[in-house]
Amino acid sequence: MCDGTGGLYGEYFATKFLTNLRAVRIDPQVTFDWGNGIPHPDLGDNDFSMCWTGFVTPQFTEVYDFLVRTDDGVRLWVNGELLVNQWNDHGPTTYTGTTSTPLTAGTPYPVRMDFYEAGGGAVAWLGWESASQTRKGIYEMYLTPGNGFGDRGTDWIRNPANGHYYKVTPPMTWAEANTLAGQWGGYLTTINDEAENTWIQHTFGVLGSLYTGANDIAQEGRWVWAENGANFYNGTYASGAVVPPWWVQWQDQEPNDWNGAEDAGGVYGGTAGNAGNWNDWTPTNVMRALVETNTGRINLTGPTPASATLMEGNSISLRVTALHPYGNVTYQWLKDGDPVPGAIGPVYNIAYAQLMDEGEYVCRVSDDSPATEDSPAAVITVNPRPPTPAASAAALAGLALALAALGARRRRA
Ligand SMILES: [Ca+2]
Ligand SMILES: [Ca+2]
Ligand SMILES: [Ca+2]
Ligand SMILES: [Ca+2]
Repeated sequence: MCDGTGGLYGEYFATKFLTNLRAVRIDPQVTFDWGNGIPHPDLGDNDFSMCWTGFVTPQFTEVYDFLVRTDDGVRLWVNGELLVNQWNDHGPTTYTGTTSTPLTAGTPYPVRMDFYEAGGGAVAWLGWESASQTRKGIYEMYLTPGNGFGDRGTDWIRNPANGHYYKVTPPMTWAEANTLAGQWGGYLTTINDEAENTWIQHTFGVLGSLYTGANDIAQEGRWVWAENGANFYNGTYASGAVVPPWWVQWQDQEPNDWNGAEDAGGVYGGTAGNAGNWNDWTPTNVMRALVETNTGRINLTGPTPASATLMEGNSISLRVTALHPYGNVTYQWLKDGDPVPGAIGPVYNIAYAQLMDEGEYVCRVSDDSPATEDSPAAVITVNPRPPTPAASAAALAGLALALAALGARRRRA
């Protein structure tokens, strides 16, 4: 792409943990050295993170080295392969990862770069080299923006391997989280295989340890998934056994039912040696939990404004935003439950409000995840425009003429 629309979609977060999304923008390339300064007006000079997503299109059909130079932590995926995993504090350091197979010239490959800055200087640089190409930054002409990945603390995030969506709860007990999962139309996560476990760790591990649906609440030592009650493991670490075809990743010497009270399973977060491994916790411990759905979800915000009171003749725009949607997005605005013909964009404009425009406006949004979601209703109130003195005089004159005419008709009758 050489038309100035290339680059990567950058999500800018106000924490080190890819949470508190503050801004998104297209970055033509990732070749930043912010020193001790700020990377974006909406962020501070420390404790921030970014996620860049999109596609990279190579010029040559060959194996590529992808390079990142960062201060501090970084993870890089190209074509779904984790090429660099240095999610730790460090000064400016260059890391290299090599694609396991040749890339094909002219073919776009998905790329995702997670980055965080802890303190001091901050550098984020993405480059490449190959047999036919010297080491350089990946420039705009080779990049195409993606849709973003999402706020790990608040958003539904799609796992491309199974099309399922995942979202963390606020910290709460296992039972509370189990109830909330149902209210969200999902279930506390069932970890089916190593790939899902790894994806969860790479996506949500920054938030710390998370409850899953694993539990032996109903019967001590009989581990089941909350989703469907399937029994996947029996016993404690000393004598336990996985139930085929399930897969488990218990931490060494877990599950141990410590104090005879640990009946809720989950996965360790962070970057320590136990990260991604499973533990049993006391269910009343207050932790975040991970909710999974087998169907799509849309991260819909708005309408903005949520409500408004207008005077006749005023104008207003209502806006909804679908953050990092999947595939084709469609919009249909409804007024008092009925589709408004032609109102099929993220913004609904009332150019010259009339009394009949009063009502409740909902935007129905669909994407290919697949999901359809209705926004909350924006309530629009329209008040009559009070007569101006001049208009009032004219109206009185008109009334006088009408009365005179009526009188004339009566006299004729
Ligand atoms: Ca730093
Ligand atoms: Ca699952
Ligand atoms: Ca137990
Ligand atoms: Ca334990």
